[in-house]
Amino acid sequence: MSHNLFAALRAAFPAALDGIAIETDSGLNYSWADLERGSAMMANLLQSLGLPDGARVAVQVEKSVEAVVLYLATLRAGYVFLPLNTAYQRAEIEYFIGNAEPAVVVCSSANFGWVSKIAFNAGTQNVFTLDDDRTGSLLARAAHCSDQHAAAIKQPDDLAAILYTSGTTGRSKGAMLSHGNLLSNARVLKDYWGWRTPEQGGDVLIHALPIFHVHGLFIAIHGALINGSKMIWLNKFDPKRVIEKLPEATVFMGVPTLYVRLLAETGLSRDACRNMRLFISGSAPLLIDTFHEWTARTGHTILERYGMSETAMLTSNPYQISQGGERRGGTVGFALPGVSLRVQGEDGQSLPAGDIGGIQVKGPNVFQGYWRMPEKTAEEFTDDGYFKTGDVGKIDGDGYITIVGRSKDLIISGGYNVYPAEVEGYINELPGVAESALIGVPHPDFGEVGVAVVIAKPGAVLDAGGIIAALKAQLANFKIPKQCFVVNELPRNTMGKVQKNLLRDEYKDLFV
Ligand code: MLC
Ligand code: AMP
Repeated sequence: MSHNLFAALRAAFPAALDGIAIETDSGLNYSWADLERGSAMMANLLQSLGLPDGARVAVQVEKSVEAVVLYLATLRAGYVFLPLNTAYQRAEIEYFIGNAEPAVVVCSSANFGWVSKIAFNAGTQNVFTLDDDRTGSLLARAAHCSDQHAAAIKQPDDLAAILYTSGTTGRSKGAMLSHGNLLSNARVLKDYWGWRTPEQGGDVLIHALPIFHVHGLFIAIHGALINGSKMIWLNKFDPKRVIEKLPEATVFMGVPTLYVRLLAETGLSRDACRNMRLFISGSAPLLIDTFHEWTARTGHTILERYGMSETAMLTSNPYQISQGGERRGGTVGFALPGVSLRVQGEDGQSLPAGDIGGIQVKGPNVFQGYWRMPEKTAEEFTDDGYFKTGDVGKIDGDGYITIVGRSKDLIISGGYNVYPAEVEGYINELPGVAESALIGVPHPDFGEVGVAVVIAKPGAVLDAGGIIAALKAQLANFKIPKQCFVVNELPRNTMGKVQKNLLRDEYKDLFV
């Protein structure tokens, strides 16, 4: 029996394949048949390249339906999808391609010059282009391929995707997710969030998130496809457009910044949300004020859930009271069915209700390890097979889980992860810099943003603006500190370690 994720999604397509599967903002409609045929053609193209088993297909392209079709085709043909944020710059892409050694790289035609050079240097033989206006060599080549394709036979542990997630020290790690990991999560969420099949009246999802991370790529797309639901597709999040489309939709998923920006629009009202069934938030903490304001303005209670690249979704607030209670703001709800979650103290003992400790998880959704990093993988699992999330939290007497912080030094800005160690590494390389610390401070729009505190080498004169400009040339835009301060010294403890908590306290009011 095959466990191919594509095959499972395909099996849930409505019987009438000529119905609309994806409606784009530019007025183009894609039918279920388009997804079926398009993914077959691209899968045949990939297969015609004679790729080895487990070959990686690395993709850095703007959001488009064709990019989704490429994702589906990669699953269908049995290869491993590796999505890359379009904000990543040359050095970042060089690392990912060098580390993952993809057999195929797909990039935008504007970036073909430098991306193909990196790819060919890393031994990749096939570089295609794909643009968000339905052009590029990938589509031109696929147009010659058959639109019939039998999905590759896959076992639950066979890899479906690799998602790079930055390391607390050093470089990014590729989280290896299997067909079984992703399919089990999609099935659990279909039930838990009460998705309605077309026979039950159907759901319509507004898809406004980027498609190179767990939230937009897996949770949103799998959710719609495994339920045969239509998606209203926005290539970029635009709060006004979302509000215009709300009356045609029933489900919306966003990171907290999206909710903050929607609340800033006067058009957000109960009437606009009259047909909505569910608003879901995740990827970063949703402020309790946002949670309450949303209910007051729309009459809907946001359902907050928690997950990560290594595990897809782990916990969720209940969709219905019968699942254990109401949706509680400030909490991430309960462990999902099949996920076992515990909170452990420093001594490795499980903690009683209300005590704060490290969150550890086990379940069919938990990844297969970090790509080519067996030691790092072993470090992140306990002896009894639980994955250490690096998040710190507690479980209250009613079973609701609250995340109170992170043991990993991580900033989550607008739903994107920024690892201070990585940014500090780049700052420390700049001429005249002796040392730096990147801290996260509260921000009204992005929730949290990075601020750099830098010390100059003796005799050197540093310019904060120059540091930011230099970083912009090297790093993805969301990793750029929103402000930089040049100071004489950094606060340290008796061990000489920089006390970031003191810096966070000093700069906490910068933006609020
Ligand atoms: C853009 N900028 C950001 C930023 N996004 N800075 C910090 N954090 C971010 N997230 C920069 C821009 O480069 C620009 O800099 C300035 O901030 C203002 O940009 P903007 O025009 O306001 O940004 P915009 O393009 O509108 O993007 C904002 C956003 C986007 C919120 C729509 O960041 C976004 O789509 N976030 C969602 C991320 C996501 O999907 N995460 C899921 C991860 S999965 P300058 O200098 O150029 O002016 C995961 C697991 C799970 O975490 O549980 O789901
Ligand atoms: P990523 O590595 O991009 O997958 O990010 C995963 C991290 O996002 C988790 O380890 C959490 O720290 C954080 N996260 C995801 N959802 C939530 C949430 N609802 N509340 C707080 N943090 C969250």
